[in-house]
Amino acid sequence: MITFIPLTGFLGAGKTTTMAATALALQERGHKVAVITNDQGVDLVDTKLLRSQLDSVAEVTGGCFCCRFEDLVEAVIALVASDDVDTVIAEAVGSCTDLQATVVRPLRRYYGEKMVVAPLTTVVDPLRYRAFDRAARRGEPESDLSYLFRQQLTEADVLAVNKLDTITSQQAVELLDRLRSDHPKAAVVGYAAGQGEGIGSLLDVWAAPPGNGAVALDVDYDRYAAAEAQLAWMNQALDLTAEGNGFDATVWARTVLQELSAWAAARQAVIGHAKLTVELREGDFAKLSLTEAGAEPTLDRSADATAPVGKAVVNARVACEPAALDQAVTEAVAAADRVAGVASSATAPVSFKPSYPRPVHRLAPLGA
Ligand SMILES: Nc1nc2c(ncn2[C@@H]2O[C@H](COP(=O)(O)OP(=O)(O)OP(=O)(O)O)[C@@H](O)[C@H]2O)c(=O)[nH]1
Ligand SMILES: [Mg+2]
Repeated sequence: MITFIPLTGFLGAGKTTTMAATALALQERGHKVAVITNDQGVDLVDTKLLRSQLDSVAEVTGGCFCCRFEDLVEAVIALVASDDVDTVIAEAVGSCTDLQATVVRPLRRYYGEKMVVAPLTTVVDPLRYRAFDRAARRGEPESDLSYLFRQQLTEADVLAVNKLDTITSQQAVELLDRLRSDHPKAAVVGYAAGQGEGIGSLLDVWAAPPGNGAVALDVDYDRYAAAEAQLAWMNQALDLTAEGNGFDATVWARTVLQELSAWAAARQAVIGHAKLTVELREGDFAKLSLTEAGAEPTLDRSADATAPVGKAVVNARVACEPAALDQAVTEAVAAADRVAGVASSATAPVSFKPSYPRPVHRLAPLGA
């Protein structure tokens, strides 16, 4: 019997960081753990990052777990067969919801003899919560993205409030209390995956008896689709060549994200998550992220040295038209090339909008 731990939560909330931190903690407790990433496209920054930290990493690409349910099951079966794992943690696409009906309940119903499905865990970024909450308190009509965010909270068995280091302890207490009162059926835990703090509390709620998937979410698929359709989605690979002897991967990457941050701030476009890796040689890569327009990018991993050539992967999810994102990334890359002394070449512009979600299964709670 394996344990399957489903993670969801808005773009950039810290699902991948949570997967890595909890997988390592579970391994220390003697488990054999694999992780699965998921995306609408291919060329995934998350997969690259996780492969540098963990042995067993698989991905489901080209659509979310609910629309690629059989691919998810195949990935789990393959990991168990090849790596003999007892625990699989899987991160859904950050713009996905209705996972109780489309992933958790189908896994329990059709594969319940092979796996225990842990409580559905929604990872929450306090600053993103505050941004959506502020708009609601101002009495603004709820945006489709805010609706999607609210569905992700509502369907959670566990609300995993990450990045507690980004708010004061008083704010943390207030946020956790509010979530407990708004979502009385969910277990609410706070932690900071990036700092490795409070991970034990998450492992404890996962070890508790699983929920019964009883949260019956009445998702308006047209609104859910409209929220996803607000996002331009880009995964792009680039070849980088230094104009001199070598270039600094971090300087190049930081400039790309700084330019995107300023561009999004100027047009008030919501950044879900823009992230990139620049690999200089096997295993030596920088990784940076941006989850808020106007903010400074965060350096999650730096490359060891400069190099004459490198390969970059850019993943950006921004609320704008695909053509606008293509142009913004092209201009950001051109600026980074100038600053870092690089000549870059990329495949043709690639942004798209996620298509209408059409889950393979959609099961009501037992007894509903
Ligand atoms: N300050 C702080 N940053 C964190 C923490 N956890 C994650 N982050 C950062 O938040 C950013 C996004 O984290 P990810 O783990 O990639 O988020 P995600 O939910 O997997 O993002 P998507 O897969 O794109 O939806 C990265 O820069 C992380 O380093 C934390 O506990 N504290
Ligand atoms: Mg991720």
